[in-house]
Amino acid sequence: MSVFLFIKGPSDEDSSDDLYRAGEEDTPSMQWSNSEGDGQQNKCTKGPRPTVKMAACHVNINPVHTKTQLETLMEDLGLEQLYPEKLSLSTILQIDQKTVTDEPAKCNSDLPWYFLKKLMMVNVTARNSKCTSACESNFGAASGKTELNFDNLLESLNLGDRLNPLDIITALFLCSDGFVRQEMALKMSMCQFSVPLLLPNCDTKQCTLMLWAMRDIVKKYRPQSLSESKGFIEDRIVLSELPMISFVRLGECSLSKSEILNKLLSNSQQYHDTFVHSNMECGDSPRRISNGLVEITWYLPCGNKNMDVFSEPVAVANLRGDIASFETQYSFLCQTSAAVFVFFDTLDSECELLTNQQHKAQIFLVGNHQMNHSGKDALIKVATKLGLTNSNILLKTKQMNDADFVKIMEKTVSSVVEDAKKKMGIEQMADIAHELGIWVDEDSSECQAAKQKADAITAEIQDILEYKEAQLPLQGQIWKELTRLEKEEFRLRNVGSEKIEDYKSDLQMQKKKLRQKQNSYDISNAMTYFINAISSPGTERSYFLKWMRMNLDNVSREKLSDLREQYKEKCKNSENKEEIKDIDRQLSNSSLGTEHFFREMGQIYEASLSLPETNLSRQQLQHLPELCAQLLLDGFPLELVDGDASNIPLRWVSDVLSQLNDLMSPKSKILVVTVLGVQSTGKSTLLNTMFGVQFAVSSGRCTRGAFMLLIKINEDVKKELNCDFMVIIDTEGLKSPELAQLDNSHEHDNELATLVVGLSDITIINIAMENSTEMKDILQIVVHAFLRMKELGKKPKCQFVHQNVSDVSAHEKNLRDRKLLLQQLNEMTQAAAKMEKKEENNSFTDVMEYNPDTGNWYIPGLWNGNPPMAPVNAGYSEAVYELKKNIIHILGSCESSANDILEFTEWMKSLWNAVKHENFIFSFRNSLVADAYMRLCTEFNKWEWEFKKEMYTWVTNAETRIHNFGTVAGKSEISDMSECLTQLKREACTVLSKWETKLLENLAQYFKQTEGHVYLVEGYREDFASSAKSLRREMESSVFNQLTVAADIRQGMTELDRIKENHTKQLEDRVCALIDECRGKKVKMADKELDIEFDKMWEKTVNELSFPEQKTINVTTYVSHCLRDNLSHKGSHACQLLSQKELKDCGLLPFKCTADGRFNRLLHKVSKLINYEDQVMALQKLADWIIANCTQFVTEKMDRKNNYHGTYIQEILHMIDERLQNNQSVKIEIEFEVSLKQHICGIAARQFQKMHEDFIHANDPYRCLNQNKEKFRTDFKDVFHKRDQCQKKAEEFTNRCLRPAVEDFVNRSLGPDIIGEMLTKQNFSTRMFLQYSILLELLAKDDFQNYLSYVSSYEEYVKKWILNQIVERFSNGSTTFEFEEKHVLSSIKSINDAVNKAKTEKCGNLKSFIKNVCQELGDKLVISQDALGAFMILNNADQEQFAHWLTQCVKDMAQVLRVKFKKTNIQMKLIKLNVNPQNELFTKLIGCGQQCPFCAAPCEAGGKFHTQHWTSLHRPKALGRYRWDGTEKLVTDVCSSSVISDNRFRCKATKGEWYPYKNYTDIYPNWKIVPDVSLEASDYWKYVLAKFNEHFAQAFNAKPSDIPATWKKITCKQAEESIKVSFNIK
Ligand SMILES: Nc1nc2c(ncn2[C@@H]2O[C@H](COP(=O)(O)OP(=O)(O)O)[C@@H](O)[C@H]2O)c(=O)[nH]1
Ligand SMILES: [Mg+2]
Ligand SMILES: [Zn+2]
Ligand SMILES: [Zn+2]
Repeated sequence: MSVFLFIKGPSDEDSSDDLYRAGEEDTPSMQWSNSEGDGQQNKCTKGPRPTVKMAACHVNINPVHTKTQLETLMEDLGLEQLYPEKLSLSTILQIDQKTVTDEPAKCNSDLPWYFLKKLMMVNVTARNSKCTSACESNFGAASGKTELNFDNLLESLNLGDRLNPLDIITALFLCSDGFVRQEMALKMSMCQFSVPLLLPNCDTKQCTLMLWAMRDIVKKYRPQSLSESKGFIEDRIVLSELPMISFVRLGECSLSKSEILNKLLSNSQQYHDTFVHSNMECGDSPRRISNGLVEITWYLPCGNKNMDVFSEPVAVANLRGDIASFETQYSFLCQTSAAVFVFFDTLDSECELLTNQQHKAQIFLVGNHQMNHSGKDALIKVATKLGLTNSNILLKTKQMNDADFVKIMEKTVSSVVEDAKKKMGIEQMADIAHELGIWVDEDSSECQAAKQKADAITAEIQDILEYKEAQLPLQGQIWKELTRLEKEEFRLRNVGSEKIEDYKSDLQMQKKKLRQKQNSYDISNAMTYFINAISSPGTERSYFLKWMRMNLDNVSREKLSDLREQYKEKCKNSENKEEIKDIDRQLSNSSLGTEHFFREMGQIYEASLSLPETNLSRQQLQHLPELCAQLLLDGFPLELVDGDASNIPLRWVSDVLSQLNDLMSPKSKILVVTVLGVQSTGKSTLLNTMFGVQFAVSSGRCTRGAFMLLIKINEDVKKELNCDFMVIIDTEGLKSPELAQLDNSHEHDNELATLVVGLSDITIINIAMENSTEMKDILQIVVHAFLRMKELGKKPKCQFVHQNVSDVSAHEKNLRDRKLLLQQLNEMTQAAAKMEKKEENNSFTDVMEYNPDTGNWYIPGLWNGNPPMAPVNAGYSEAVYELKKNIIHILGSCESSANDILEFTEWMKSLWNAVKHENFIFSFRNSLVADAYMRLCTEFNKWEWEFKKEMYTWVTNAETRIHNFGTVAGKSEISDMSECLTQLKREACTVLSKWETKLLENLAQYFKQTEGHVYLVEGYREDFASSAKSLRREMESSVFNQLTVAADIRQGMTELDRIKENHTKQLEDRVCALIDECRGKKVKMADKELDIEFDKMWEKTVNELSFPEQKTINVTTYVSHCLRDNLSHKGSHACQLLSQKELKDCGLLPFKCTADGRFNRLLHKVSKLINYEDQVMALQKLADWIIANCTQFVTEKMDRKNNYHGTYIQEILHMIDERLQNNQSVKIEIEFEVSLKQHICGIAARQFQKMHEDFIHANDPYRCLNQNKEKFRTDFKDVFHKRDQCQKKAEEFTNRCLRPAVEDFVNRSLGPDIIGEMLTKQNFSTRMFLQYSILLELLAKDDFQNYLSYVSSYEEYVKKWILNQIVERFSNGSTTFEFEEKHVLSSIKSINDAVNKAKTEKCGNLKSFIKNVCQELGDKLVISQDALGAFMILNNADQEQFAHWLTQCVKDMAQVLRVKFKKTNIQMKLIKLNVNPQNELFTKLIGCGQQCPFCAAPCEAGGKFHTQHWTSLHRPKALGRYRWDGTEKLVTDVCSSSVISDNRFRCKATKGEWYPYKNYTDIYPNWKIVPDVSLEASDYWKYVLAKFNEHFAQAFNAKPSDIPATWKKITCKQAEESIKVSFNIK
């Protein structure tokens, strides 16, 4: 009877080979049944569990379906949904709740995830997972101190439902797809865990060779033979032909095979659990599905005799379970191994299993000492049958301990390894597997198809360099040359004496040629295959890329290790510089990875974009970005920066990203994590450990650049993190010693660092070598990048990671180091600040938020021991995990919102464009910043307008009160006007302060938002705050001014009013007397006679009344006094000049700047670029403009038909001063200033004089009285005839008093309404938009005269334009009518309210009734005192009746007004408005009024008080009348290019000296002239100039400019597009 009888089928086997060791026999062996399994399961209640239990209960009574062993286990683990092979990488890599919390596994279904999470972070403790609830909680209860309960104690020690780690691993492998398996195998091998070689399936009894799963494992080792040379072998382990030693068990065995193996493989200092064994946590739990599993591991020497267990590499396989049950596996091992060690306790001499094999392998029998006699016999029999010698039999005797036994094993294995003839790679085992009916995981059709495709490509590769030149030609020299041109276009380093624009144009042509050259290549075979292959469906594509990656690695590995050797050799002698450089180049040339194929794809795509849109091949390539986007979503990296060329194919990358955006759900947010640090310091390893990803780790190639990949954020943490994806960017090649020799390496490093820091939300700075110079260089670069970001308003966070620091006290001990680091960082910040001319940054913490205590991480070394046999250090993994949690935490607590993909793209573009310039900060332009700025401006403009509107209303009311002051309508208790004024001013201050505070609060609130990237414009906050303050100041002075003027004028009228009132009174008395007299005559008088009597009376009375003569003041005298005052501080010369001419003689002739004026003398000297005539012309322009402004002011005042007020001339002088000061184009001589002021004041004085006289005339009491004569007459007659006056008086009151008042009210209110309405139009939202709209219109009109007037009289043009906009907007009348109607209705309501209120007062007297009404209206309407006075006489109307009629009349009045409003066109209306919309809009939009000192493009900065002026669009200087000195040709240079060139300029501000454009900020510190980042921004003006070259020349009296060739090709559409881009209009 053999042992076999006892062996049950694998499905219900109850023993594990490690179980039956001495002393452990009583471990409960278990019969697995469903009910038991499920019963235990209940501890973790999750969703459907109870139902399962119910079903299980039924099983006992009425079995319906018996679950298989595998099914139950999968259910226990909660994996049933994922079986088979449904687990994909994207699932295990996503970031979810489990990623960030440290919850221990609570139930069995947590275990697989727990294992995976740890494994992905290469944590060697991954296999030690068990759930806590099962044992520990029970244990805790049992250890209760109160009682002793033995049953309880035993119960709690029942570890029955714990799962064997091997079962979990097997289950996971069964559930995983090929890619997860690969990942798991890779990470397991890094942990020095054994990896599955043959994966069993206990249901189907089918096992699978894990060839694919192991494909990714690459091992490095140094066999004996290389220990001298210090060389090493680096190989893909499945391809390495190594001897394999297998260990199997026959029957039961009391030796723990796995533990012995572990001891065998561990070196003397350090024991490591390569294989799971029974003395491990849960290792003794019975295996439910993992019997039949064959695991493999490798022993690889490090080349040190004293340390190496075996001096040659060897593979070690271990079969779980009894070979009797797993014959297939056993056969496989026998055929693939060099030796098989069979462990047994008892042998059956008939055992055919051992003898039957067609052994190719040596057999070793390993037995235990407890062997009885028959056992020994059997052993001898078998040994003889097998032809074994003594050395093939190992017995552990009683005297031997484990160590002794392991030594013997070691010797035996060593000797096998040393003369092993049979060496086999795992790849070769596939054939044997097939023969034995074992599946190979690579058998799937997708994998095979992909392999063929990949092989087809890589088989062609002979010489890498040649291959690249032939198959990937677009990215080589051409792309490098393109890059050079692109950068030169920005940097203009070699412009020399050439004209800039010609030079640029030439560069563009060269670029075009290179693109043509790229297009001239047919797509190579390799690329056709490649594109084809990645177009295949999902899984196959993933297989393909993996195959490609591995194949290419294999190809370049050989070549490179050779070169590396040479390199090391040459480096020993520093004199070999040239040779080293050469090797460097070869290294770079010899590297070939999938990224090169993608790079080529990018180039093919970019080149195709230069073909016409209709081109067939262009269309055929349109889908490439989408393909790549899909790959990104699948977790493949995308190359952002091509490190070889140090450039980003911007179109390609941004198109890929935009496709990605389309593929994601809309508005998906991303957070970006980046790593920076010296080459080969474990950055990629860190990221891979942290996120489970697969960035190339010291791939043996020397790559550089930046790669990004996406990690999905699971729903459960999306809210917390506020993002949907995490983008991880790995950088390569920074400060790489190999690359340092190549040109511009430092520059390239800087560029790369700036880009990635700029893109990231968190930057990890990896430091592995304290204080080394490389480290310092990196820090310098990084600090620089951070400084730049700070200046842009972007605040990435950073964490310093110090690698290879393992002491527990590291954090404490390194306090000093951290201080030192900070000190260094500070120094570097200062240096960087100096370079960027931002010296205000003194310390690192100025640049960014950094706390030395929380911003530093110490990570122990990666390997625990000596590679290659060292597992990853658990400390490493744990420390990285802490860092990961911290990073996720920091990202979650970001107060600003994350970017979406498109915003990310935008950042990338603008960062890179700025990087291409030499002066980064200065060249940075970003549409997100522009957007944020635009939004801030729009918002601020809104607040500003609210404020102003409120103030307009307030002033209108205040003026009304002043106008009504002291009249019947006056309400105020104060009788003194000045007191009233003071009170009003006080009120004004309160309102103003309230609004100022509100504005500032709004601003503060605005910056508190987390959305909309407001932090980007934080730098402008102060500007807006001071704009708000200055707005208040301005409003205050304007309000005070208006109040004073109104009060003064009103005051001036009181005397007149008194006289008029007196006269009216007298006349009324006379008329009454006359009526009495006439009535007394008792004769019926005809109207004619009444007329005669009236006339007589009138004449007589008027003659008797005294009319004191109204004195007019002499405005001219007053004005000249003011002028003298104004100029008094300008010195005696000014006064002298002033007295040379009398004011009354000034301003009679047009103002003319002449060449002979003293103030032009200086100009002769400064006439290099700036033509002298132009100077005169500029001066003339300035004068004309100021004159126009002032005359407009005068005209507006005249239109009001009010009295003159002294402030008017003050305002004019102020206007002149302001404009003269703001002027930058010409120097102002005192002669010019005096004569200009005299000219303007002369005109103003005359006009104001007339205005004053007109006013006096209009208010002359005599005249006014006579005006009312006819009214007196009719009233006289009416009263005489006792006619009922009610209706008539009501009409009269309405028409003479109310209607004008209402009209006036409407006129006062309509202005703000119109402005408000206009401001809702986008054109008026910001200055940028205004510019854009105007330029767009110009383009559409396509008329030279328009361009000319825009360029030469900008403000005038804008004013006209605004007027046109208003007229256009309101010409159909309906909107204005709405506004008017609103005010009319509100007035009527006020009137009716007043009437009703007055009615209740019941004073009986109509006069007091009217008084009451007027008083009630006094806050709103200004009722003419003249009209009211005339109306009030001779009233016999009944109050009730009157009121009745009045209501009626008011209704009619509304109708009349409506008709009138309808009839008046908008132009007419505008003239009458108190608040002039045109002016208001103009001042709003013209802002600070500054223009570019070089090209006169208007400043667009928001608010009025900004510290820096800038404009989005500069123009060729020709448009500013610049011409070349000798040739008279107009200059094509654009200032935005000049400022980066080495050219020089001179002008008034440089005192005629030459000055480099680059340093223009010394001269114009307030101007920020940003280089043309897109290179197309000025297309608009280039187009215009190219088109109207001749015209402009003629107009400017110059020769046409030489238009660069490329300018002529700009189309109207491109011009339009360019302003869209410039002004950031979407
Ligand atoms: N001894 C040691 N080696 C490490 C450590 N981290 C990474 N390595 C190894 O250093 C090599 C370069 O790592 P890699 O991540 O590619 O560096 P990168 O160039 O900075 O991305 C790899 O072979 C890593 O296994 C570490 O902490 N200690
Ligand atoms: Mg790397
Ligand atoms: Zn300019
Ligand atoms: Zn400005």
